[in-house]
Amino acid sequence: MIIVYTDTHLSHQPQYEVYDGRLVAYAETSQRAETIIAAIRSRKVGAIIPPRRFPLRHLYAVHQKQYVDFIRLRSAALNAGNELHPSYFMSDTYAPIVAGTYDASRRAADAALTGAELLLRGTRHVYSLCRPPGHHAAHHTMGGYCYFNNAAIAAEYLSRTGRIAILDIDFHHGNGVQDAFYDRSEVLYVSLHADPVISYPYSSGYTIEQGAHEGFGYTTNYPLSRQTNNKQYLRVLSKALARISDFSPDYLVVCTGFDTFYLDPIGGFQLTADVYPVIGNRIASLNLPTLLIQEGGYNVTHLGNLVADFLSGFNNKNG
Ligand code: OKP
Ligand code: ZN
Repeated sequence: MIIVYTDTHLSHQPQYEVYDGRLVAYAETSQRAETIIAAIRSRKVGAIIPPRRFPLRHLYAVHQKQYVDFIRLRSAALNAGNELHPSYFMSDTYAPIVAGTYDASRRAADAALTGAELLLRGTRHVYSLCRPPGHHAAHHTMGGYCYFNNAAIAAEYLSRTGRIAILDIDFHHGNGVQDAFYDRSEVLYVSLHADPVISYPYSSGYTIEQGAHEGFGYTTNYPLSRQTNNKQYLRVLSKALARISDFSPDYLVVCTGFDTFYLDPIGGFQLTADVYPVIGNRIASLNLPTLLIQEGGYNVTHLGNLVADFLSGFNNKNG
């Protein structure tokens, strides 16, 4: 497995998110990525390489140009330590802009694209340690700590060469990824997430959302109770993997979130640490060229080990 990572994300340091009108500490911290890369290094999961730089047209294939420009110009106008909570291009109040937001988000998209390019050149497994995450970012809206939709940008790029399945195992529904491919039949989106009746993003992730027009049947949502335990989760994961296998994709992109862990401060099913290598192993058993894209996971005490466990389980697909 190849790991794609850059520390450019360190320049993206929001202090606050607005939660029901109040400023609360920002949960999507840079310590998240630092603890993950430290665990990957110490457990020798694979070689770590920096992302290559890709042209903006890959971002424009998923996002409105005016939206991309807005993030770039507003980031550039801010002084260090200042934080903008914009009134425009937002789906919620969880994605403020700071001076480093554009650079960090652009490099996160580059990390995803670098992973996609490696798959096209024959690498079987890549993990792109993207920060900020991406699966809530839509055509012209940021939200849920996301600015550019790393997974959608990579999937869009790969879809020029073949059929793509996207599996989203973050605790939250990936509304931005779903939207990007909702009316397309050659990109399948399958997501396991907390029931939106009780969890962010509330507005999407329902079973009834199955795609539109020629994309009907190519979006599958599995909303789950917060009480979901390891065994129940693995049972639903098998159904999701069967759907993907039926689709017979050329490439698999995984929105990899670890906020499903029972001690996660903002998410949390009843999943324990020992299930993550099993999840990795089961996904690897699809035997597809796979791009793993980092999304959420907010328990910084456990996050590094959860990711390293998952990637080790993935590497060890026959064991
Ligand atoms: C992003 B990802 C708690 C409310 C925060 C926003 C959740 C964004 C999740 N302060 N709600 O999918 O991990
Ligand atoms: Zn999440």
